[in-house]
Amino acid sequence: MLTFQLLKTEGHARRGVLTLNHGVVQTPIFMPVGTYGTVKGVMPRSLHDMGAQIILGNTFHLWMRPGLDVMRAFGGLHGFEQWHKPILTDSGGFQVWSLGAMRKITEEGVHFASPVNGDKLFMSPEVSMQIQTVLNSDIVMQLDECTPYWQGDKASGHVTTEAEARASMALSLRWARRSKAEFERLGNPNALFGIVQGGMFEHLRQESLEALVDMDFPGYAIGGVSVGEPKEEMRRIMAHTPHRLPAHKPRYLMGVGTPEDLVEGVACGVDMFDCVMPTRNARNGTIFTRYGDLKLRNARHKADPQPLDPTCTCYACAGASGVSWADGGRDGFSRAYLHHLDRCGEMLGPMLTTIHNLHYYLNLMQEVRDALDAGTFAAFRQRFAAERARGV
Ligand code: PRF
Ligand code: ZN
Repeated sequence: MLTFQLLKTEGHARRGVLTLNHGVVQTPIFMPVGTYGTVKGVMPRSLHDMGAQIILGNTFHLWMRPGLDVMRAFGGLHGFEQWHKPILTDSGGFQVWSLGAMRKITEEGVHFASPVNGDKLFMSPEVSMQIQTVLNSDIVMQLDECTPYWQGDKASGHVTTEAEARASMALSLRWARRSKAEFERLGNPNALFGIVQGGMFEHLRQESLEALVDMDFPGYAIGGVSVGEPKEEMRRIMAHTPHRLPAHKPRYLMGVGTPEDLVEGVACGVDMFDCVMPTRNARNGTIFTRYGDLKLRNARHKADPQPLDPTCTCYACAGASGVSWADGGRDGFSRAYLHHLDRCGEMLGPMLTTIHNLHYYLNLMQEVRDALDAGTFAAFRQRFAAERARGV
């Protein structure tokens, strides 16, 4: 089950409400990534407190560990990980693709060796749908082949050609049809999204989206961006594809991106985003703030009493009071303390920085929704870019 209600538009940007089996999602939205059934280092209660509405899980990883028997015994992923709001699962296409030399892609599906114990495994559109049905995720993704920007690696110097991108896109379309047939055969009560591919070729993107629209999915994703291409190429595809998808259905840009990419994505007509960037960068000491990115490992933070972002109301910056430094609050954690935790390898360090970075992304999308509600998104977009460019 899925319904999508469009509340307001400004240019290509949209404000909407997505209703799924486990709850309601206000769009545009950022979805924190919880690959192994956990958003690394964050308790579900904290996710809830920071306003997370929907999180990701991963078909491939959960299939490897703990496996389907355990997932089935818990009635799916929600009860297992104790997150009772909506979940979207990626199909495994991208993750299997990331195995590189360890896999072989055929018409039938992907043959690969388990990275956990070396067992020979096979992932097909049917297998992906069977696993995602057991997981009972609210949004299920078709199995696709994510067309890379570089064939082999960057060192090969071989940028994917039109013919290679066309063959890959066509395979993803055949897998889309098989995914849909199996999803329906299984009687899965959730919603299946198709994924537009086509590499960096606008005419292939157009062919892909038209064929997927004919198949009539309840929502559409844009895959195959942020796969090693230069930023201008990514922005060109972002400007091309989203607004050409059906207006009354949700649009999801997979694996993107920086705060700037999210705001530009909304301007291009995207409703949903996911990315490991806020969580992964938090663990590496890269902090997102209103005035740009902060490198916590820099020695200049050794004795700095300020919070990560003086305007932020997250638990790391504003403590339990939730009152930001800028508004007179004084019970958050200092940059000096977080710098110290990082240097000592203390667990609390990445826990707090992850809370902050996720709060930053979720709050950014709240500000985007507020601006769309008020009809002031164009002004917001300009102010956001200027503030971020100012520097911490
Ligand atoms: N396909 C799938 N998952 C993805 C991608 C894709 O193309 C991307 C590309 N940025 C991220 N995650 N199935
Ligand atoms: Zn914060």
